Amino acid sequence: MIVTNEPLSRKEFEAQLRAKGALYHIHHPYHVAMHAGDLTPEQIRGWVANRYYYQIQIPIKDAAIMANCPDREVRKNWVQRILDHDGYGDDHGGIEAWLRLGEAVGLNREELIDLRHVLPGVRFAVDAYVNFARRAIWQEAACSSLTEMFAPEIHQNRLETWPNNYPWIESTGLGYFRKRLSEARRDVEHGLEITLDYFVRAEQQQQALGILQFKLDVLWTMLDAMTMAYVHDTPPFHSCEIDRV
Ligand code: AHQ
Repeated sequence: MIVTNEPLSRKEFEAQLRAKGALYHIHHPYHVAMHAGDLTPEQIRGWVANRYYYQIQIPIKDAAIMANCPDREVRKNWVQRILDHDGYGDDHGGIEAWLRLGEAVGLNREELIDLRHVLPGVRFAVDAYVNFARRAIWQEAACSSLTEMFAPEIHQNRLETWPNNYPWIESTGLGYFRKRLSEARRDVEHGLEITLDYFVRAEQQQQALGILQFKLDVLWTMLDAMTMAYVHDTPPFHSCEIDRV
């Protein structure tokens, strides 16, 4: 690969960021099976219980970015991400909506909240993301959230396919996916502007592409751990409840 010192144009840089969508976890076999209606109730419950850990860490991650960011304008926008998850006023927030998704798939709130089903591989991937956001400069951490460029499609996919494929799941549980359709689009607008404005030299643009790849790997690895546990039936025999989700 010839690495020139010439930076990519803003348009070409954005195109290369978006091209990383080819490696998004919508293409992971676990999600492909989910969207085809091939997952068992246990595999759906395992996914919801493990993704709960990712959801509760997002506001922690965003607060770490805020703590590293001296720019009031940026913080004024970024804080909305924390409110979207933790809730604000009479909006119960995304974490509460995820707990309702849990109940809709047959899990109870307690077993989600006490994280008994969270697999070591999921915990390590999510913690790697949060720790990256803590120590990276805030623009690098903002760039890592850009996997959400590809998220509206995956949420739309669930809204369209779950009612027919998983009629046993109460439709009230799908509220989270609906909520993220608009929130993700708004987050991406802001995160992309920060990224395109900050990563301007050729080596910086390559660094940004590497940061996005790291986050794609976080999402992919979470599903790898779930595949071992719920598809190949080989959950880790420690730190996890043996009984089925
Ligand atoms: O529900 C998701 C969410 O709140 C976020 C925040 C954002 C970030 O800051 O990294 N990423 C993200 C994502 C959510 N849902 C995932 C899914 O597949 O349901 C997708 C994920 C992302 O693309 O990063």
